[in-house]
Amino acid sequence: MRGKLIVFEGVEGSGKTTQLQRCSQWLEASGLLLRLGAVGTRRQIVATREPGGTSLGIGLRKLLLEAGIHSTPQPIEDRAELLMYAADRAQHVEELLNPQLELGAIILCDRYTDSTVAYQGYGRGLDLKLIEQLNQIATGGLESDLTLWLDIEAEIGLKRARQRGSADRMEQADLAFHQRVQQGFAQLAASYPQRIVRIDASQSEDVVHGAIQEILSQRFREWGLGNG
Ligand code: T5A
Repeated sequence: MRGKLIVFEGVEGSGKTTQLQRCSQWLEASGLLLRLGAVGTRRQIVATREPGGTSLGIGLRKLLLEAGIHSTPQPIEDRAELLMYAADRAQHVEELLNPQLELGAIILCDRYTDSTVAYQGYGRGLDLKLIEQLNQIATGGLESDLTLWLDIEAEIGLKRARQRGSADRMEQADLAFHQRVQQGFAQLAASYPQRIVRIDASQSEDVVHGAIQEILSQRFREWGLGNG
């Protein structure tokens, strides 16, 4: 059976990376997916992210997140930024996501198409229809099977992210930008209730992890995967 693409989304500092890692460890250890794949084997858990899930993507990520912080004087124009995220995604889908899904993997992906709608659409104000078309081109139509939206106020998320040290190029944008991004995620969740599940990310790491375990166990049962 083809694999599943599970995406973690949310504003900066919402806890995606933390929860994705915990989720990966839990799935590896839990035995939930033991009955998957060929007899006697288990499905591969693949953790990846956008931007930066491929070699090309690592280069694009560096340009996108570091530009302007250190020595690069030239700002990245909004449409150029949009196309760089799309290029990262097109490479990611072709090189990693589709081949791994063909092999039956469970992919945990830190950000995907909804980030482009939220950041470049709602945040930067670029045309939503254009972004939808571009997402379609970049993905060849590959949608997530489930998107976990870690919902937290932009201000709290930014505070968490900035406590770690220097802010990257996107984190340096003003609060109003990040609040528009947050509204974008809320709008997407309202538009796609089947695909996007909201999780209250203002709670402790353990509580958020427990909520994710519950949602995934139920989805795996619905998909006929695992014995959880
Ligand atoms: N982008 C991306 C676009 O603009 N368009 C696109 O199409 C795509 C794909 C990616 C940037 O690119 C933008 C969005 C981003 O700006 P990134 O480094 O991947 O850059 O940025 P983020 O995904 O935002 O990564 P962050 O690390 O900032 O946020 P996370 O992953 O949500 O948060 P995490 O887990 O690293 O946690 C942040 C801090 O909070 C603590 C953690 O310990 C950590 O210190 N924390 C908690 N504290 C209290 N309670 C909890 N429940 C906590 N959970 C985590």
